Amino acid sequence: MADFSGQAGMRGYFAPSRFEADVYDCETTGEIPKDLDGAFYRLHPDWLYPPNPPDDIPLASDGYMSMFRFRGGVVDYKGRYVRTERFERQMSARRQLYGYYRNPFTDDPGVRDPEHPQRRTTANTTPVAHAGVLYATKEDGLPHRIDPNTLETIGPTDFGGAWKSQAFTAHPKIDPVTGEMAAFGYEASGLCSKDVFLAIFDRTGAVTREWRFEVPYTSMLHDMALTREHVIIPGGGCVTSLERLHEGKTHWAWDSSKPSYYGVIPRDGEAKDIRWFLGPERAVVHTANARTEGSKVILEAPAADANPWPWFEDLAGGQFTAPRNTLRRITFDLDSKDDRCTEEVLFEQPVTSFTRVDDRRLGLPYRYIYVQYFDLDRPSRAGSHPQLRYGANSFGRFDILTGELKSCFGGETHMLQEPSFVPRPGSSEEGDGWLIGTAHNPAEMRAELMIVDAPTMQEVARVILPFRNATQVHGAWFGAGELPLA
Ligand code: V55
Ligand code: FE
Repeated sequence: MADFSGQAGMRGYFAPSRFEADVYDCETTGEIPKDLDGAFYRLHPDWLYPPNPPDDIPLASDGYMSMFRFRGGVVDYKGRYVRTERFERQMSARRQLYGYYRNPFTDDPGVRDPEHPQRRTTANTTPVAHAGVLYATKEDGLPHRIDPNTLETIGPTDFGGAWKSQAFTAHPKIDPVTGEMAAFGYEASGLCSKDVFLAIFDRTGAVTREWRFEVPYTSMLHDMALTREHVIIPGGGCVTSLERLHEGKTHWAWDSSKPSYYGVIPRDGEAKDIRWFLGPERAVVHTANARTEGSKVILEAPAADANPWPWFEDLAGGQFTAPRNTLRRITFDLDSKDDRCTEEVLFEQPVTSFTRVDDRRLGLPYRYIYVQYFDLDRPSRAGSHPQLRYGANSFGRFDILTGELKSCFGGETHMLQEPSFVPRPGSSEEGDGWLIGTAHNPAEMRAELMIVDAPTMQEVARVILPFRNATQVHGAWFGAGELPLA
């Protein structure tokens, strides 16, 4: 039985969807570009059963994949839950069986298995495609293979035994020059362990290099960055311990006394060649892009000055307030003797932690960073909605060469989600293509998908769903050449 009446936050637009859907030939406005041939996949958390304990956090909820399939100027929609082991077991039991976020000790005795925390993943974070295979990922478990046409869950994979970690990041990176994929898993050998497993897959999906190493202290390692010569893994701020989990708490707390850290790993080196650079209290949850220039490794990323997680208790106490979060350039000098990195604020405009680039420039010199942010000069009724206050009303394109911000406003009652960059077929110039991203419209109780011409940042079309849709974590566009699309 599903009883959500105790969940004050899950009302109206934010009630879980709990249905699967197909919409043939979606309603659209404007002109859907005819040469768009591919699919925009999204992963969103959507509780099948209410959380238990009731204050468990949204990051823990069931994964749901949706897809907007574009071809010839029309769009079809499909949405399906990811059939994880956890999802199937709850469905059979008709109730919530799993406890706090990443704390298996709080699970129902019938499913409790702290030695194999990957069995409780919800695969709710990022759609990933490599070597023609689509995955639903989450950093606490193995990737789940998904049929790119039916969204049927095929199941978790350890890549035929080649993946030597319990978990796999939700943010692997693909080298646009070689087609290789770099990915890591942390807490790789068990709950709270300091072990990280890092591997590079060739363009066919075979593991060609692997590393095993320890982080300075166990922390959330959410994203990574890739240059032609280095892998960068940022971490820090979040802390955990087996004692904490035995006490029945959620996985992370925030410790403002801890330094941020960044592992810089030479792609052609060994684990002993890793350099750990330290910085002040920071949260670098996502990265924008990075490059290696001689003896300098340069990372551009949104960075928060303090705890960005409203759900994770601050060990220093006090009420949560959203910290400043801006785009920064963080530089690692490989010639330096000390292990400090330097940081410069690139743009003062506060942004959300979601940034994207034209992935054809990943790891290379580049110019544009795409963001979602709240433009305070635009009329916005969404901002006064308590659950939309930290949302965004605009997509933006920062030009890191000129400092210019070009923006596209999503509407007075809309809350925008992470934009993805879609290259124009046949083009190679950076930024030639579209931005595509969802806009939630609580005023009409429906989700909309915006398609924006990236060079001009002018909206060209919208896809309108006849229902609301959960707040996504990440979205990704894969062209018809990247996945076997029907
Ligand atoms: C993030 C999201 C997660 C998670 C850890 O956006 C970090 C960051 C949706 O799940 O488990
Ligand atoms: Fe993420």
